[in-house]
Amino acid sequence: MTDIQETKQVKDLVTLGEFVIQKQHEYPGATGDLTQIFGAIKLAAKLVHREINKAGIADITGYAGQENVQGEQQQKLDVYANEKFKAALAARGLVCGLASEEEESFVEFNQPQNVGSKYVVLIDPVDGSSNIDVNVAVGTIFSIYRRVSPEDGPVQLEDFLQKGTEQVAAGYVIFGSSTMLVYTTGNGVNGFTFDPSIGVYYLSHENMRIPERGQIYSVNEGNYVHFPMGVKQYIKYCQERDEASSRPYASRYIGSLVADFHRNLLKGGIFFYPSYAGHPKGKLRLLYECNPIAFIMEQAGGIASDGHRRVLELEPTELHQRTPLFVGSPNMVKKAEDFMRAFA
Ligand code: AHM
Ligand code: MG
Repeated sequence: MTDIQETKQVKDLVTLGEFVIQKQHEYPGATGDLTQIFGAIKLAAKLVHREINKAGIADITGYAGQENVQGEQQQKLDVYANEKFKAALAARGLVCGLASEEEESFVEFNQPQNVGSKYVVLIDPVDGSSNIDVNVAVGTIFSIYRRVSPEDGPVQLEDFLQKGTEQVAAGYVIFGSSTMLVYTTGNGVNGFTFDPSIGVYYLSHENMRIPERGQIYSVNEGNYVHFPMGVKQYIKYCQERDEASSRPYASRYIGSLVADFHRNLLKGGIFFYPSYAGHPKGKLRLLYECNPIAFIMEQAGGIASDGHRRVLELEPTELHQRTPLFVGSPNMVKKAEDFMRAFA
């Protein structure tokens, strides 16, 4: 390839930073705040990328020896990622507090630069972290809200317990065969692939749309016996033969929400983590897993439901609240809801 050809290609590339600034101009009254918050997320994600890619050669895998608030073993990378995202966001001075899967209560940022800040961030720093030791993709999920308490006072629980419809932005980073950052500010979904050799995210997936009709279903079928009847019947429906609807569908389950979600977003499909015996709210957390995922999915033309209601309209009552989740292509989620209704 000649130098001239290379120059042209580089010229045509759009970086995440450039893209966020370009889009900022589309909003009247935009202040550039989100650009800075994304700057923090981008930076922390690069550090996590570096650590994940060292897993196995550095002493970063394995348990950190503590339990998180859900009583699960925290892994070293969970702890590392939580600290990096917290530090990067606190340093920017636009965020007044953070809630994380790894923190029992929300964390107030009260350094001088954070006083009067308008935003709160909710985050799952490393989702699916038990997959790291076996070289399977994991992800970071984040959600940004404008605070509702007075800006001159301390951040409050109510700032974090907002409905998903109030999200200003949401996104995820997938640490897979390549690292990608996918986000929405309520104006479509765009994806950026990280080039680790120069530390830059390039726009690679513009205006992502999920196929209207999917043919992949993703669920932990090992829990089948514990599922409610509507879920069991829907799984049977997915497995039935029917040429008109291209059934049976393919079953794909990685066990890493971001990875399962990302695949279905690109190819079409449904991911569901329903309630199961003894767990009426399922496993996944509303505020920092399901709401951001739901916002992205709706912005990509899909549906996110708890089986009966729109996830984004669920009323949050506690930070670590769980909810069943059915998310994906419209035809598939609607059909799953039909079964949930029929066997309620
Ligand atoms: P985590 O937040 O403790 O990592 O758990 C969430 C993960 C999701 O990524 C994934 O969809 C789910 O747990 C898998 O759970 P299971 O192993 O029960 O199928
Ligand atoms: Mg998680």
